[in-house]
Amino acid sequence: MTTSPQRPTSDVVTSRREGPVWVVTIHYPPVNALGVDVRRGLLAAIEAADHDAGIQAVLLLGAGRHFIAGADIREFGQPPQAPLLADVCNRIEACTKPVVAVIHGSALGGGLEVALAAHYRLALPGAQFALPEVTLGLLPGAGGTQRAPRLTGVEAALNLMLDGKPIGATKALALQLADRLDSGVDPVAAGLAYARELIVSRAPVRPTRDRQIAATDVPAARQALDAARAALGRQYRGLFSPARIIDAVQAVLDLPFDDGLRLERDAFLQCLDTPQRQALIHAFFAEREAAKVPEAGRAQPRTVNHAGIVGGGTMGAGIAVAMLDAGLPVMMVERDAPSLARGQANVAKVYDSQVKRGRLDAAERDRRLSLWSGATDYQALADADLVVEAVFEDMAVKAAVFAELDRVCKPGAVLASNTSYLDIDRLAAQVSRPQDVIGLHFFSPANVMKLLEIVVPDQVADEVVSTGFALARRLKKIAVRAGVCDGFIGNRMMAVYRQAADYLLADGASPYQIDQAVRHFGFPMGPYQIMDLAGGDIGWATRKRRAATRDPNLRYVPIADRLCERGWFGQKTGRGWYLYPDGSRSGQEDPEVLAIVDQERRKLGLTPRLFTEEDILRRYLAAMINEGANVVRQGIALRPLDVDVTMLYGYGFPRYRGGPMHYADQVGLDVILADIHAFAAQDPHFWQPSPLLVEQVERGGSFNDLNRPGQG
Ligand code: T1G
Ligand code: NAD
Repeated sequence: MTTSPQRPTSDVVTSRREGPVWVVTIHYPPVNALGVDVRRGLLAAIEAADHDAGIQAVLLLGAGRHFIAGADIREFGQPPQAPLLADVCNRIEACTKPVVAVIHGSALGGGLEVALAAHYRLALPGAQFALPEVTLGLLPGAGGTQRAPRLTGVEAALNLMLDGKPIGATKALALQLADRLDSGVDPVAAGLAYARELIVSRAPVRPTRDRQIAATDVPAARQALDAARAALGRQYRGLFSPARIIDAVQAVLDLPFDDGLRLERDAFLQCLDTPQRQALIHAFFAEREAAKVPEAGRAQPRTVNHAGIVGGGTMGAGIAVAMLDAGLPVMMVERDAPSLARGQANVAKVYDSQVKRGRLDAAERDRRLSLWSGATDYQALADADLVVEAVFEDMAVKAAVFAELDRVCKPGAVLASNTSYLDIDRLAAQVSRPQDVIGLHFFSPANVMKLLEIVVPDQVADEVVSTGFALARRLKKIAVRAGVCDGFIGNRMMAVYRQAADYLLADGASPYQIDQAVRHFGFPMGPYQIMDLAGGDIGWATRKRRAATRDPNLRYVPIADRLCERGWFGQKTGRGWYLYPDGSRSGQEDPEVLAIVDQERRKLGLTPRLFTEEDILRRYLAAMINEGANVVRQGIALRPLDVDVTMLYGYGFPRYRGGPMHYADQVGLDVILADIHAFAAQDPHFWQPSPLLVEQVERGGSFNDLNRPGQG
């Protein structure tokens, strides 16, 4: 058997002979993305195989954890460099020797398209298959829209492309995306065994392009296309690429393969040229950059094998579930036995409903619940590596809890607070080990919401911050570093754009009009719907707490107070800004609320004026963006991208707009600043342009300039 040394066909793709098999491996860490050098290397490798008579089969492999995670996303928006990936795929498909793609780890987007262009696909345990381009505002642009349906059928291919979610090896086999599952862990060995089998059996090349959708399957395929089109407005509201995906897949039924490829290419270029693609790619990289914080670069995280939670209410229970889901044992401490029982029930309730909805099997529920334990004695937290306090939002109550934690917790334990607004520096000052105190601000429901604000007080140790980020990764949360101020990044900004909404309300817009405008922009809910969901009493308590220190120059709109004084706290009381008859979750407009609004306007001597949807959005977003700039300017957020990630993952900002700071760059900072100046003519106290915004406009810069490393 002849084994020749590896011959680099580029410095990121190597090829070597194993007897009659040409082993082609991509070495382009971290995820073997199909950058231009990889594309050139693959092309050269296939050419070499076709020109070597001794080669009877070709293996395609990825070194490291992944097969290929797709096109190199960083290249999008840059001038295209030859060869295009579609051409590389066509060349692989045209190879005269059987080409086998050996899939371990991820085969995503262009990576799966390379595999689809191969003649055979071997999957190893843990292999993940996906066409996630829609999550980047794109569609599969290297033949995926034409080849995938030819293997899986139209409906399955549509689902893969429209939801973009990965499927495992077993499902891939069932869908004929894979031809063979191998239980081994060594892709090379598994690949060689399969290739040799193909050679011995004289297996032919099998260009996917030659496969047709069976005539008997066409009616169902057309139905699936129609159903997907009908769902566009509902499921993919605001998105550009889903409709293009459907058009491209339809071509499989109506056009010859190469015409279908051309249609796909045109559609891909249209998607590439949309602000959505920029925004979604910004979001992709922003959430990864947000985890790159100075402290994590300077210190390793502490080990966390046992966690503690103080308080088993809404947040304590949700945080417990997030930890149990990640396999982290939890000791919950409550103030008394009935409260502890309530805490335990809150946790069990989440799992019971998941089992009921078939999202979890009973055995797994029981396994997770077995990691939960509870006590009313703080001594039970003596062995905890990290404790999260989630008791009432009251400084005195929290300070007492931290004093207890300081007394019982072992040296080196991380002491965290889930407070929404309170001063973590003051809490840290209450204990003998302020370097171990940090804010871990989860969002409700804590087992669902992905955002985790990691609030960094003055005296905290780097390794404690690093521990917070490591915990976030373990809980599959998106973490953002925030400085200490009233409301940190998210709640602080929310208070300001809510204020802008209240001014619109006082000046003439209805709460329903405002909510609709915000929904049309892409948020799942408007501010008044959110107040009803969270409970008006929480905001009321905050307003009362702030009353003594409120800036007398700022307008105050007491309409929300009028509703709270009536006990109209929202969904939990059956009415708030909306009516929720019979416990329904979708609110109905309430004429009594409009009457109260009118009454308060009259008391304030205000004559209502008309606001268009655009008027409403310009004020709402300008307030959000301006406060975002203040948060960056004051170092509460490291970079504008941290503001974007916070708003995307915690406050429903539409992902296809990239976040408020990215959106501001797209609209133009000068436009936002001009709006603020215009609004300041009526209310100079509220509308004070952020110095950061003014500076960036003066220097002709963007917020994105400040996202670059070393700028934050
Ligand atoms: N291009 C460039 N960089 C990428 C990348 C990609 N495709 N995927 C990941 N990275 C970087 C990422 O920014 C990070 O960098 C590092 O790799 C590790 O990633 C023509 C149009 C593969 C499941 O959408 O889903 O193909 O922060 O932190 O949690 O039809 O990355 O270290 O500097 O996420 O282990 C389609 C995107 C492209 C897959 C690994 N592909 N990637 O997750 O690590 S469009 C995707 C992922 C396309 C064709 C089309 C995940 C992952 P840094 P990570 P991870
Ligand atoms: P909650 O009222 O639902 O639960 C608080 C729990 O703390 C109660 O079960 C109570 O028995 C317990 N508790 C009170 N004092 C205690 C003590 N000394 N020792 C042990 N347990 C004690 O409140 P919540 O909504 O879960 O909020 C908890 C914290 O999380 C607050 O700081 C809040 O601001 C913050 N937060 C809330 C939300 C939200 O949407 N609810 C979101 C993020 C953060």
